[in-house]
Amino acid sequence: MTQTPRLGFDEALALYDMDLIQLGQMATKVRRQKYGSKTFYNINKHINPTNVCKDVCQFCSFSASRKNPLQYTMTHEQILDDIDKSIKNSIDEVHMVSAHNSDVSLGWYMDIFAKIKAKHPKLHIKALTAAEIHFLSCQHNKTYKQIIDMMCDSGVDSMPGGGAEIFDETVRKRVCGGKVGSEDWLKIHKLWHQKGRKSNATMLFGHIENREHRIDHMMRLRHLQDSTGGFNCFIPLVYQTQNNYLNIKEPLTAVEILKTIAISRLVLDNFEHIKAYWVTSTIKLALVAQEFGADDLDGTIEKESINSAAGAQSKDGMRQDEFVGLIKNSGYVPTRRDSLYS
Ligand code: V47
Repeated sequence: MTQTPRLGFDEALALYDMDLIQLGQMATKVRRQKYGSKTFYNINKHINPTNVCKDVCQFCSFSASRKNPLQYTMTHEQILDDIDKSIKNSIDEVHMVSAHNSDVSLGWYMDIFAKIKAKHPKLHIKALTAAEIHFLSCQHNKTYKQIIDMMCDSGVDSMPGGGAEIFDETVRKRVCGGKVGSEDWLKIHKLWHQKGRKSNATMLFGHIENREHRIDHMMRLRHLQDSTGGFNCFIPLVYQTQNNYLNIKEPLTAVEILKTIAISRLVLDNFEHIKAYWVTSTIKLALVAQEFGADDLDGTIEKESINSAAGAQSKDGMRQDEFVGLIKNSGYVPTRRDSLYS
């Protein structure tokens, strides 16, 4: 059997010039070969325990700053109560991501994972982005490896894909200079994968980056995945424009979003899953993205603070029956998955 040759940088970039429908058909072919009409989703809960942040990323509307003066830091009891309430909705996963809070100890971060695991041993804990690991390492004078070992000992099962933003160093400096650098983001995921653990990868697009930067981002992820195989899925996050310091007048068109999702399916030939994260794309476009290579729509979420602070309609998550009904009505087979797609 002849194998399709791998897309190079220029070929990948040229895909943006293709007709939208033809591009969608190419991506759909890959997606259908892998999963037929199955679309994956999970029953999950997002918790963002603190918005106090030492960094000021220009795209962020969540962290407490001049744009969002209302600081909060949840107690462990509040976090555990929140999770207890969600257990009745049969959540399989808790996705925990915070701002970079210098006022709390490393123990505050690690102990809560251990407490959740002790109380709910079967609940999958997806927590701490590479940006948080970098922050904790600098703040508490530990190596990345030491933080990662502590995470494993405390019950963290997998790492979310946040904090990747866009890898190009010039753009990165402008939108989030100060937080983890691109090489370190990749290094942290590599260390995590070397522990035999899985993680996800995101890309924030639709701000000041261009198409070249997006392809470069995908290429760097593909390169790491070739050596570790530790990424579960790629999640292109559509930039939300409200309440932050980037003054983006023209948000991306639906065509550009769908093309980017389709191209990611074609470029990331070593990634099993492409997630159309309904929170940032809107649920309607996420459903359409199923025809552009996406095979996963994330989950019910319950409560989401990072993207909803920037204008996304995700504050209260989505009911499972509604989510499943929407996937069915779009002609796909809703397939509930666990966090590792096993
Ligand atoms: O890292 C911040 C992004 C991310 C904005 O791993 C913004 O399964 C859009 O990483 N517009 C957090 N995005 C969310 C995230 C994620 C979500 C779902 C699933 C997974 C996974 C990971 O949100 C941040 C940042 O890149 N973000 N501000 C904004 N204005």
